[in-house]
Amino acid sequence: MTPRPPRLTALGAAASLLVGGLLTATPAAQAADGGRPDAPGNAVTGQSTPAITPTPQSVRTRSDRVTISPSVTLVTGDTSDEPSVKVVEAALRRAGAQRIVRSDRAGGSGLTVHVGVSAALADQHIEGPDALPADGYVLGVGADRIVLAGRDTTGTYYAAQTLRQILPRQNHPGAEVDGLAVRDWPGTALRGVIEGFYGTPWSHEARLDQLDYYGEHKMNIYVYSPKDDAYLREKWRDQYPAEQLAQIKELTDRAVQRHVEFTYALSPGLSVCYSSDTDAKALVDKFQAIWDIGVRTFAVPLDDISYTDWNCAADKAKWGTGGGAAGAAQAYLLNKVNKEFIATHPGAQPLQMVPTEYYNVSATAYKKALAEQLDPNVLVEWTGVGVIAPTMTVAQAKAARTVFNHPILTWDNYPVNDYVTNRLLLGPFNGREKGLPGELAGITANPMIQPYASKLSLYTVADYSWNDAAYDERGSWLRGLNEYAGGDARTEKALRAFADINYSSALNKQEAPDLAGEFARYWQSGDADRLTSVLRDLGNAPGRLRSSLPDRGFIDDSGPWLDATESWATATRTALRMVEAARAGKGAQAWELRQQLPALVAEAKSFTYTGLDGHKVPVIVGNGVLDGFLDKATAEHDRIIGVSGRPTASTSLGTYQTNTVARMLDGDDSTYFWSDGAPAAGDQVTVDLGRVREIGGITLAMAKPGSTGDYLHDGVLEYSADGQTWQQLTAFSGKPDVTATVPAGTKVRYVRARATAGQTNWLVVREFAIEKEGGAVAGGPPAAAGSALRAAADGDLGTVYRAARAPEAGEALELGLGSARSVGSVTVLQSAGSEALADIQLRGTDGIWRTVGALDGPYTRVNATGRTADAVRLAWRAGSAAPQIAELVVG
Ligand code: LTM
Repeated sequence: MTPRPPRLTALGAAASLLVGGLLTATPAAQAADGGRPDAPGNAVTGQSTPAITPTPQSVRTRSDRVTISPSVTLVTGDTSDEPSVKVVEAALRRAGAQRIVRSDRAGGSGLTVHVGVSAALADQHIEGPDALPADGYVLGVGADRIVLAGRDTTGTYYAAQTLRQILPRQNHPGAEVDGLAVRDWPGTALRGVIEGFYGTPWSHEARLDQLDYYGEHKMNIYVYSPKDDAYLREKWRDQYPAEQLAQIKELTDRAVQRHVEFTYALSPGLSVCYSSDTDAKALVDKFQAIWDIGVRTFAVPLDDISYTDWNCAADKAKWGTGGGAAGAAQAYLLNKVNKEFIATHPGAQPLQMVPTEYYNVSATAYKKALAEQLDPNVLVEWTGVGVIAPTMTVAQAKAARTVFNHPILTWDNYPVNDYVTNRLLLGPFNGREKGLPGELAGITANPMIQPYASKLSLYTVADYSWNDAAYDERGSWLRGLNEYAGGDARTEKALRAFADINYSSALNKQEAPDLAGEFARYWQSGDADRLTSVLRDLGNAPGRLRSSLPDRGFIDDSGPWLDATESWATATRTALRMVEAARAGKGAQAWELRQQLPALVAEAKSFTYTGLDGHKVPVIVGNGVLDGFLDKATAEHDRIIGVSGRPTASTSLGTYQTNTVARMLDGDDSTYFWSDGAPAAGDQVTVDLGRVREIGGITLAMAKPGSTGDYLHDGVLEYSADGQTWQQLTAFSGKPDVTATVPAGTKVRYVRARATAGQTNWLVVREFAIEKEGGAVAGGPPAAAGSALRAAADGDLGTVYRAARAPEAGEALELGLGSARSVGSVTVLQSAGSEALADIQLRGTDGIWRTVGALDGPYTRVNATGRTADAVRLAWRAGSAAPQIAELVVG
């Protein structure tokens, strides 16, 4: 637990500091829209608090200022080191200083900058850093000097990072910098990243870049633990080839420069014999080789291994079986490493370990053994309650501390995406209670497979870990976007639009909060101009990012997601134009646009991410929001032309992430509904056809690759006309694919699959397809293979009656209306390119067919002026091509 000095309130701070020159007290929390001081030409002026990240604990402006003189004297002291000095020098040069003279004392006429010299704060009447926790610092700007005074060298380095952010950028001396007193310290001792995911490990260059990023954002730990580095798991006993060792050394050196603890994590659990002296030696030997290149922090992750199967008979003989035995064995090996390696290497940091039970706080024999037998100074990593914990509370952290009886370092599985490789998770760190960092030894976040794209959420992790009290996830996220866009407003806007449609996760339930709001606004207000502009900006965002985003790695990381964004923007804009055309009575134009949608959606879904194993997965953006808009727009178009509503789905089960029930009706076998728990007897998924109608075959396709057991193990298919009284169609057991057909002529509105027994697996439904019989469609020509006559009047504009041949003389396609009724209009929708010729005729109560119009291209609407009829037909004319009728709509 990090000792905290009392938090400074405006009054308390004023009293506790030696007041002299201090003017205003301003809250440390900063404006949500940033205002980046290190952006070109964006000098800090006036008396506002400059934007500093992570959000500092206390910032005060002063009445005085300092001027960046042409020549600056730089004095170093106890807590300065070369990395801090370099950051300060670079910042001064960017602020206009032309000559920087290092000296051991202040002097000369220009500005003096004291790096790591707390005594120099006295003239500024600012209290020194002695009472601050490790990594804390004080930065004073005023009284003709700038003073950076860390509690330790890392603190001074962080003071330098803050100075870098507040100094203006200009290429000549003379800039005036407002007086300032920053007093700052971290919310928890360890703050950083654990590269601990499955999949393609980060490249060497990306890791170097990350270490730079951590230093800039006051993160001080990087744990090297990629699951797919064979030398960390399968080949843990083997020493590294020279080239790989050299790379680890380069990372270690860079980490030292950035005040980051490079932590080497070796995972022997797949094959280790815990009782074996030979294996213990192999572990220590490997650590020694890594120590020799400069690493000082070590970890032994034992996650994702079996602790019910031993790797050697000797372990079973020594400890027996069960969780308690596994805990004792792991403690035995780790204590050996702790005593024989960590304790014998002065300068080594406390050993870290990941327990096999890392995801809960329940009291078990395994945890009891670790709690009692593992050396007390070993840090235990914990993911919270759940592997991907949506929330983490102070109470949970206290419970973890109690049950493991060791200091707790969180392994926070955000923004990791190895379990959803089709997604980028670009939303903020969220759901972590204020006060949590103070309960922990530290916070390490498991990032995405994409290192550069991870920075958007890592920015917020750094902000929360440093100052949880001031943390506001949305404000922090927006400031992160501002920084990452390099201070360019158009690039920032593009980044925000892109990040918005990659926002949701277990921590951030809402997908695309900005865009979803725009869609909702459109449906309410009908303001098409505004939405057109939003969608145009979304479509242009990838291009803007490709041309202007400073961090080029982001573009490589996000390639398929950027492509998908452009395509989805085109599809949704087309859908918007379709709705607007339909609303304006431009039916032909609306129908033309509607027919473009399936191909546009197919293209939007065609972009793939290739995993480490070469497997390609279609990427997803704006999950449920972009496709949801298309669904709603299509339904609106169809409603306007008089087609009855499309089927909708519901369930008694909860939804896992964004895998909503609508996905089982989307005709796409690669998307699915996924429950967030196991069905109990009585749980169901239901399809509502919108009205009572005749149906044909039913197909229920459950489970998916990777979740082959996620289907209803025992259930029934049932149907109903009113949703109250249900008829059983068939019972099924032990199979994920179920098909059935209702008796001919049965009228149905609802079809459901209901569990008849509880189970442990969750439920995946890829498709719940119900063939709808149209009104009574008869006549000809006969339908081509794969098509059906009924498709001409099945209420679904996506299905088409395609004739097998051109009509013969006297042939007609006839739709019965059930009984005689008044007909206002007849609309005929043909597939684009269909060149059928026909008279549109109504049959009156006298049995005589009367022509009310003729087919006229893909979209024909004729006014029937309220004639009474019991049937409508298309009487094919001589010379007609084979017809392709998407829908015959009788209004
Ligand atoms: O979380 C832990 C301790 N282990 C693994 C991680 O390696 C993996 O990245 C995450 C997310 O899939 N889940 C784990 O269980």
